[in-house]
Amino acid sequence: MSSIHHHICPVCEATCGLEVQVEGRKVIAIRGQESDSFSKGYICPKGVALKDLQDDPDRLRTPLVKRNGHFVEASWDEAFAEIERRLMPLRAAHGNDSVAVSVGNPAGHKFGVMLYLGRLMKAMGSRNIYSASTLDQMPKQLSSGLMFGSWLTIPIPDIERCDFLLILGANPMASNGSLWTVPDFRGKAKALRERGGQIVVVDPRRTETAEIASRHLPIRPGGDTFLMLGMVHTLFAEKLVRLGRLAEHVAGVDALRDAIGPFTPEAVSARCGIAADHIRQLARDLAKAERAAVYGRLGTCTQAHGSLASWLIDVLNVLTGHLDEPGCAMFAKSAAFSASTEGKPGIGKGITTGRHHSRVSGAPEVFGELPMGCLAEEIETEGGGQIKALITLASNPVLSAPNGDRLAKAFDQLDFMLSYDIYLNETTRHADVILPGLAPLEDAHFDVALPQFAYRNHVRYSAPVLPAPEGHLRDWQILVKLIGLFNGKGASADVQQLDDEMLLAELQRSFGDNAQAVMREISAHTGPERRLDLSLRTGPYGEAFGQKPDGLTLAKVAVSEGGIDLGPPQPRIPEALRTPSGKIELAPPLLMGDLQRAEHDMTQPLPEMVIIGRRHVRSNNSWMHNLPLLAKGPFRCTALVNPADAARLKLTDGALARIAGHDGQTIEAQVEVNDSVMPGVVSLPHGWGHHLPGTRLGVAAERPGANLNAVLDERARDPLSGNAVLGGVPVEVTAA
Ligand SMILES: Nc1nc2c(c(=O)[nH]1)N[C@H]1C(S)=C(S)[C@@H](COP(=O)(O)OP(=O)(O)OC[C@H]3O[C@@H](n4cnc5c(=O)[nH]c(N)nc54)[C@H](O)[C@@H]3O)O[C@H]1N2
Ligand SMILES: Nc1nc2c(c(=O)[nH]1)N[C@H]1C(S)=C(S)[C@@H](COP(=O)(O)OP(=O)(O)OC[C@H]3O[C@@H](n4cnc5c(=O)[nH]c(N)nc54)[C@H](O)[C@@H]3O)O[C@H]1N2
Ligand code: SF4
Ligand SMILES: [Mo]
Repeated sequence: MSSIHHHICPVCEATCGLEVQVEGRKVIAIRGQESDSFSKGYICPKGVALKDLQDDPDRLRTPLVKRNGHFVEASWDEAFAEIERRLMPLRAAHGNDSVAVSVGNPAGHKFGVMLYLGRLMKAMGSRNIYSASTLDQMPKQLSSGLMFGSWLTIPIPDIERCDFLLILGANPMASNGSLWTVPDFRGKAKALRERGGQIVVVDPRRTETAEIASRHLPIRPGGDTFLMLGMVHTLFAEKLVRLGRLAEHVAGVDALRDAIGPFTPEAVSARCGIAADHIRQLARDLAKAERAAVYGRLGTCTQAHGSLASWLIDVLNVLTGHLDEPGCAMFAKSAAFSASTEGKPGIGKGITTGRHHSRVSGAPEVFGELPMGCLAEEIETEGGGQIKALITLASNPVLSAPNGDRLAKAFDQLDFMLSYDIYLNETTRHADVILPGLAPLEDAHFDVALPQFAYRNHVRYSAPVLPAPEGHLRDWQILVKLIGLFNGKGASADVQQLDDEMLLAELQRSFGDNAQAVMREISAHTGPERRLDLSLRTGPYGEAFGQKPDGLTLAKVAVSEGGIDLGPPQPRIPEALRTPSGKIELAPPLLMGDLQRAEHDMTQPLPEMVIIGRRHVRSNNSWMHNLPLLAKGPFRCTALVNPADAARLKLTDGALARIAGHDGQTIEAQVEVNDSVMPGVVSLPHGWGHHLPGTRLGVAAERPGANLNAVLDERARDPLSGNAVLGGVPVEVTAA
C-alpha cells in the first residue's frame, strides 16, 4: 500500500510543491503537486530526481572521521568528541578568527541551518565568514541595501500583470528563477506574451529564455553597466523620466543626472556591443510601457561592475515609473522572517560595509562576510588571524569558486576541517570529520528567505515525508551542538536545554517580562519550528498571540494542503523602506564613486575571447551529477563556440579545446559549435570536474566534465561587494 505526501522541493528557488508517493520507507515516484497554492503542479527533472538522491548509495548516512588519511565510519558521539578534541584547543591557542566558515548554496534552502547560522557565527566570533553569496548575489544585496535600506529588500517583476519584461543576464528557463521565486516561468512568460506583452532578453547567448522572448539583444559580457548607463542617459536627455507616485519618496535624481554625462549611447556602445540607436530605442520602449519591469540576475552580478549593474536595474525601474506599481517591479511581503517588515516602517539604519577588512587583501566586509576569493590567501598567509580551521556547511568551493585548485591545496594546510555535507566530494575529501545531512525528504522544510522574492505572497510548510534514520541528528541539532561547543558547553551538552536557554535569552530581550509566557505559547514545537511559529504569529499576517484570531500560526499553515495564498504583491513604498532618510536612495555615494572606474574601463581594449557560464535544467551547481536520472542523456559540459570563432581557431565540433585562463591555468573541454553564442565568447557550465581523487561519486566520475572555475582568477572581484567575476573573463582557446 502506498501513500501520498506533499513536500516543498528544496533544490532551487522556485520552491515547487512535490507529490511524493511512498511505500514503507521507499519513494516510488515524485510528481508535481497540483494542489500547491503557489507552484500549481509545476515540477522540473531535479524534483523528480530527489528519488535518486534518497536512494543514492554514495550519499553519506553516518559521520566519517579521518584516521591515518582514510575515512572511517563513526557514531555521532564519536564525531562530536573528535571535533571538540581537535577544534577547541586550536581556537583557544590561535583566537576566534582562526576558525573560518564557508556556507554553500543548499544551506540557504534549509531552515534548520538558516535559523541557527547567525547564532553559530555569533558563538564563533570570527571575522572569517565566507559564503556562496560572494560568488552570486552580493552585488544585488548591496545595491538594494543602499537604495532601499535592507540587504533583502529586493524588487521582483510582478509577472502576472506585467506587459514589458526586460531580462538581463538571467536564464529562468534553465534556472527556474533566482532572487525571484517563480515556479513555471515558462507558463507565466507565455501568458504574458499571449496578452500582447513583450519580453526582451539581453544575453551574450541566445538562451532558452531568449528563445521564448520577443527579442534577443546579444551583449558583450560585462557590458550591462554600460548599456544601462546609456539608457539612463537617454531617459534624461529625452525627458522620459517620470517618477509618478514615488516622486516624493526618491532622493538623488539630480546627483544622478549630473553624473551620467559621460555615458552617452555613443560612448557606451562599443563596450556593450550594442548600437547607440538600439540603446536609445530600448530606453524609449521601457519608458513608454505601461506596466514594465527590469530584472537581472547572475550575469549582471558576476561581472567586474556587478554592483553598478545591479543598481542600474532598479534605477531604470524607478526613473520610468516602474517601481512599486502593479505589473512592475514590486516588493513581496513574506509571512515570516521578513527583513522588510522588521522594525519601524518607512525608516531605518540602512546598511554599512567595511566594518572590518580582510587581513591579506584588505577587502571590505560586506553583510558580515569576506569575499570567497580571499579564503585561500587567508589560510596560506601566516600571522595573527590566520585561518587554522575551517567548517564547511553544504559548500563545495573546490569546484564552485574560482581557482579551486589553490583552495584545495590550502585546505590541506589546515590543522582541522569539519564538513557538514551529504557527499564525500571535491571539498569534503579534505575534511577531518564529515557530518552527514539528512536527505531532503527526511527533513521538514520551510523557506526562510525565498518568499521575500516570491511572484505572489504565500506561506507553506512541509513536514518530513520519510522518518529520519535512527539517531540521525537534524540540521538544527547539529548547529546547536556546535554553538554549545563554541560557548564552552562541551560536546555532550543537551541540545534541547541549550536551545531553550538560547531562545529564552532572546525572548527576554524582545518581550521582557512576557518572555516566559511567549516561550510557553510556542513550545508545542521544538527547534526551528518553534522559532517559525513565533515569527509567523508575530509577522505581518500573524495571529499576534490571540489579538488577530484569523491570523497565521504554524499549526494553521501546517494543516493547509498546498499552503495559503496571500495574494499578489501590493505597493509598499514608503512602508518597506529602511533607509536613514526614509527615501529611495537613487544615488548612493558608494555607487556614484564607482562610476569613475566604469568611465575608465569603458575605453579599455577588449579581449579577443572571453568565457561565460551557463546552467542546464538537469544540473544544479556542483552536486547533482551523481543522480542517474539527471546524468543520463547528452553530455552537457560542453564549450559552446560560435561558428566564426570555430573556423578562426580551428576548433571542430565534438573535439577537445584547450582553454587557458589566468597564470597559465588550463582545462580541456569538448567543443560544441553553435551560433547561439555570440562571436568572441565561449560558454561553459560550472560545477563540473569530478575527476579528483579521494571522492565517492560513482556516477559523476563516469563523465567528470571540465571545471570552468579552474581557469578563473579568484582575485578578480567587484571591489564594492567583493563578488567574484565569473563572466567575461579573458581566455585563450586552441584546439587540443
Ligand atoms: N564559474 C561559475 N562559478 C559559479 C557559478 C557560476 O555561475 N559560474 N555560480 C555560483 C553560484 S550562483 C553559487 S550559489 C555557487 C554554488 O556553490 P556552492 O555553494 O559550493 O554549492 P554547490 O556547488 O551546490 O555545492 C553544495 C554542497 O552542499 C552539499 N549538499 C547538497 N545538499 C545538501 C544537504 O541537504 N545538506 C548538506 N549538509 N549538504 C548538502 C553538496 O554535496 C555540495 O558539497 O557556485 C558559484 N560558482
Ligand atoms: N537548473 C539549474 N537551476 C539553477 C541552478 C543550477 O545550477 N541549475 N543554480 C541556481 C543558482 S545557485 C542560481 S544563483 C540561479 C542563477 O539563475 P540565473 O541567473 O537565471 O542563471 P544563469 O543560467 O547562470 O543565467 C545567467 C545568464 O547570464 C548570461 N551572461 C553571462 N555573462 C553575461 C553578461 O555579462 N551580461 C549579460 N547580460 N548576460 C550574461 C549567461 O549567458 C546566462 O544566460 O540559478 C539557480 N537555479
Ligand atoms: S524547479 Fe525543479 S529543482 Fe527547482 S524547486 Fe521546482 S522541482 Fe525543485
Ligand atoms: Mo547561486
